[in-house]
Amino acid sequence: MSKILITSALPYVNGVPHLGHMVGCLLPSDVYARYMRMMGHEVLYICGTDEHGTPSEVGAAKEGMDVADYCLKYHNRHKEAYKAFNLSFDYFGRTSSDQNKEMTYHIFEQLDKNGFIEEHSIKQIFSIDDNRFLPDRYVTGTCPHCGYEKARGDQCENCTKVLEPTELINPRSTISGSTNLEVRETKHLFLNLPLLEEKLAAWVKSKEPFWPDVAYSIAQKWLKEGLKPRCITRDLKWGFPVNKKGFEDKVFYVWFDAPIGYIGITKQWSDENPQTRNWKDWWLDAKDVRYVQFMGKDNVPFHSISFPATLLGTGENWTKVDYLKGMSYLTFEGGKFSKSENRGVFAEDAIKEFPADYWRYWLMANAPEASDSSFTFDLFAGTVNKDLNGVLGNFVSRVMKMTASKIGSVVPQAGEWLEVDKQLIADLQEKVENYCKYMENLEFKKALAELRAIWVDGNNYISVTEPWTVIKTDPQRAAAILNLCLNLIRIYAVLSYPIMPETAEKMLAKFGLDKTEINSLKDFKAEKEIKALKEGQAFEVGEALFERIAPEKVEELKAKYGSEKK
Ligand code: B3M
Ligand code: ZN
Repeated sequence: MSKILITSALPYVNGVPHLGHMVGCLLPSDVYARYMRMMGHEVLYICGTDEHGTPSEVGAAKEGMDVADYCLKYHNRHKEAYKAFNLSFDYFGRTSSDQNKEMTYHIFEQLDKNGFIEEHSIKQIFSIDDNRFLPDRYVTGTCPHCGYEKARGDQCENCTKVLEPTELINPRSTISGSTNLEVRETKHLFLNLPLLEEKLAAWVKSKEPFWPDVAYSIAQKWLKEGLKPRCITRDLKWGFPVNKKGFEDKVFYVWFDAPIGYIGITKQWSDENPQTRNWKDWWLDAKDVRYVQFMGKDNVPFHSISFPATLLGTGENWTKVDYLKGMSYLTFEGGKFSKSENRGVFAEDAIKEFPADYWRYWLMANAPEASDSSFTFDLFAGTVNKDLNGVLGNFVSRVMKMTASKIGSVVPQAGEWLEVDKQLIADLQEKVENYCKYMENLEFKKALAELRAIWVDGNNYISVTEPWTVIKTDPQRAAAILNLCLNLIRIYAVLSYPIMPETAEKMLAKFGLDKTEINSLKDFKAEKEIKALKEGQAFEVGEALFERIAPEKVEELKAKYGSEKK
């Protein structure tokens, strides 16, 4: 058994999560956490809302709310949505917590003491009517390169050129539209990344054998280009006020305190029950902790460069990432998810349409791992109807109904294994080993393909062995076949648990069994597991596991969730 610390990138609190967010780090981390717990590891799975920064201020102003109240409101909405998706966080906290403030101050003081913090003056756009400095992307104007009229101050969406806000023609405030802007000089604090570069490069190099290629090469690219000092303060009101003389009217940059949030949130968790929990066991001078992070691919530089550099600069022994899983993107019916244009399925609505497991299965089976993947309602309905209803659901109901009607609602007697049975068991052993290997390696699409193949084997087995015919001439053999099939159902429940926890529990409940069965995946021996159900043990056919999605429903969903580009 080892200790595994798992974090999912902290979703921005403003706005509500959609399916892209769900599969971009939240769901894969949950599947992994559930699987690792099943394998007997001590898991700590941490997430929370990322609450600071301009978007929260702007969002609150739009709703006429105080920023703190606004953040709490949306924090709760995130929390509810994730609960409905059965994400099994050990703690879902907030980057605005007192605990995170304490951590951020401590880490900053260490960096300052060790000489990694420096002051620089920078020029920034000040909006007189908004009475605030505008972050680069809150300045809109005409692109000097391509003439696009809605270019953002950090980058032109049209020609993708990186911009300085001062380059824009006819600049205006994105917040109010005001053109009453001026350039003002302000003093800020920078993390001196060049000074940390050598240490950081050596640390990154030591990760080469362990990190996935994509993450490693992103980190190398940044190092090759040479690191620049990074501004860690902002002229905002919402955030942690900087704990340094002369900078008290500024706050820390959201990307400075957000990753520290993983630690701060762990402290929230441990403060809840200090007798039994200690955040330091996971983070500071912690022994035997394997730290696995999940995030969208665009977040990889922050997690492989700036956050580790921040921790290295403290001179203290913080736990740093051992493996990072950077996910690609999910598109929606060929375009982007957009709340303002009412396009895409948001987690809160998804759950009103179908049970969480339908979404969890589809999203993980189509996880954007090596490349982007695209969600369409046709694909979604196809998978639910074929894989879930047609393969798994059909097997379960067929086996149970047949046994109940031909023999009775109890697990019938097992028999001698024939060649076909031995083959089924050998295949099961091999495929379960593959499934586990893929889960360990965080190759989720492959793990799910293997899981599906295991279900398909069950269907093939029952078609080939034809217990409904055999029973007429050899009832004992028919009983033995159905005994094997019922045992398969129990095994399928165990294997499905990380992905579809509710369905798995429903399947187990049909035999009066509970969740503790899932521990049997560890050191899985097919020959033993296929005999796990007691002969004579009663079962209940109960209701079907899944429902087909009709074509009319698909059309209704397309219209409702804006599949047509408006
Ligand atoms: N909130 C960005 C994002 O959700 C950011 C992640 C923070 S992880 C410390 O894509
Ligand atoms: Zn442009």
